[in-house]
Amino acid sequence: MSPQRQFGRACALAAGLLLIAAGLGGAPAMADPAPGSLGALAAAKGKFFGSATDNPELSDAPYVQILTTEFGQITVGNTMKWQYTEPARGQFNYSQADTIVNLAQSNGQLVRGHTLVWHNQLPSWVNSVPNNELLGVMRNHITHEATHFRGKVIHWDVVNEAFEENGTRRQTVFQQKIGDSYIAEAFRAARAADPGAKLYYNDYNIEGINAKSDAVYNMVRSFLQQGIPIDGVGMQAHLILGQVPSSLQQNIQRFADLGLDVAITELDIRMNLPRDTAKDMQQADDYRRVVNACLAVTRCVGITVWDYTDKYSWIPSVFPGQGAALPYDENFNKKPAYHAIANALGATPDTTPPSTPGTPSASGITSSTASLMWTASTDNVGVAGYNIYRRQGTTDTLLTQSNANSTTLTGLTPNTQYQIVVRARDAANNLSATSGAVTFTTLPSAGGSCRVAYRASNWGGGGGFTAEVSITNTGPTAINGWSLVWTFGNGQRVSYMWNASYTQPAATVTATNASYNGSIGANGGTQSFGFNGTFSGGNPNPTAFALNGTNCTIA
Ligand code: 9MR
Repeated sequence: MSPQRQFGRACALAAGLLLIAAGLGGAPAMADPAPGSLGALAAAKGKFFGSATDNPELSDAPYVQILTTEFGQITVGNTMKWQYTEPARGQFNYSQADTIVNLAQSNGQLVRGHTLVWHNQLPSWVNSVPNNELLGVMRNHITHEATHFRGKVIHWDVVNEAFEENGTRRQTVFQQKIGDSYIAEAFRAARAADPGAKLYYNDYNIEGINAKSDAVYNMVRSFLQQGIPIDGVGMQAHLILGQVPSSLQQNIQRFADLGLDVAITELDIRMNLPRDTAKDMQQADDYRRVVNACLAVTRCVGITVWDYTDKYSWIPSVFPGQGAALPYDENFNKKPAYHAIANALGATPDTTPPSTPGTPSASGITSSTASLMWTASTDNVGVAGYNIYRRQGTTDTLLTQSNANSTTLTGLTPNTQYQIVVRARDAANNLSATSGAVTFTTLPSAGGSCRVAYRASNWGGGGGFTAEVSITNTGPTAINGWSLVWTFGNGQRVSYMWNASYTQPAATVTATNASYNGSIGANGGTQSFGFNGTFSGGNPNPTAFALNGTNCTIA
């Protein structure tokens, strides 16, 4: 064994002893994440903050850099599961899981073992084991795997997801062939193989008080009464935006009051895509609630996110149209959720705004577009982007946002004077002071080879509307592929569009043809599309439309 591995082993053992002494079952005694990281902040509160990971991701160097410095704990996301560790009866393989465990140990990170007995990711041979042999097969699997990782994992999710939503037992092969007792037998086998690991029952939708968490509660209480070895309950916490259960803290507390530890084991908070600022803020608040609930209960020993970046989240493949569930985006930028977690864990909030951006310069002015550039801002943490506003009198209206210190404005009205100012923002949403203003005037309309008819009707209840838009090509040349740009004057938002796709970063909307209606014949050809939108107050029609950068007349 290399000195490095010996050291890691000694750390894990020492951690185990300290944990037993402290009765916390998961405090990161030897974990050494970077100062100020989520792992370090949590450790200062006597908890761990960790991430799941998976083998394919380990070839992504920027990913590994954050994984190994930001988190005090790692969960092996897949490769400790039965499918990987005993793919054929009696043939064991830990090579992939070992890779992750070694990485964690060499970075001083704790490891949660996940999972010994689960109906999913179970190799098919297990289903055909004769009834009277399955208990032996299950015990053998647990014994072999828990022995292999003895001293290297702080926790085992011994049994995963054994209950239905209504609190009845899930009819897995183990339940059907062994009966109710299989869970207790699994815990006994795990304790015998690794007496130092804390043994957890792990499940989803048991974060709040409900029929399923009641069933788990009754089971673990009876285990304690009967002396069946169990140390903790893992609440997976695959949550939905805005739906953190209000009883979360109370529920954690009731398990703690039984004398059990609780871990939040697979936290993510998914939203309907695309992300926007309001959803990000809600998500930050949701993450804050989860962290605060765990902090409020001494026996809540730590929190693990189910991977840390949207790049590697399981959500979009299982819930189409949903995602953005994790504290880092797919480019490893920290999202508001990250800062909410850090602040809840006691980080000093960033209240320093970026420096004031330079006055923009305008170039490439047409009848409907203009390119802007300005000197970049600096920030103590990092500039997250810029807000670009139109100034009219004393009012600055947000036109668009840009990640870089330049942007191209589209959908401008011909022959119109614009005053533009810029503010920088950081990830904590601190806004800089406002830059100086640039003033320019768009060119007169090219004369127009298009005509737009825009018909909006508001719904009875108010707040929502449907719009039908038709574009006529009044010029002598057929159009192949089009984008129509307009700017809403009163904060209206498109919520759903048909016969075109759209982007709407701020007030300006760009609608682009669908695959089947990109051609508009010369001399009067027409295409149309429609959308539903929302408004508050009034719903004035846009006053200008630009087709492929050229202003149209309005019918
Ligand atoms: O993240 C895991 C994903 O890569 C697998 O395809 C999936 C297979 O079921 O399992 C995912 O992890 C699950 C975890 O093991 C148990 N709780 C639910 C997790 C998300 O499905």
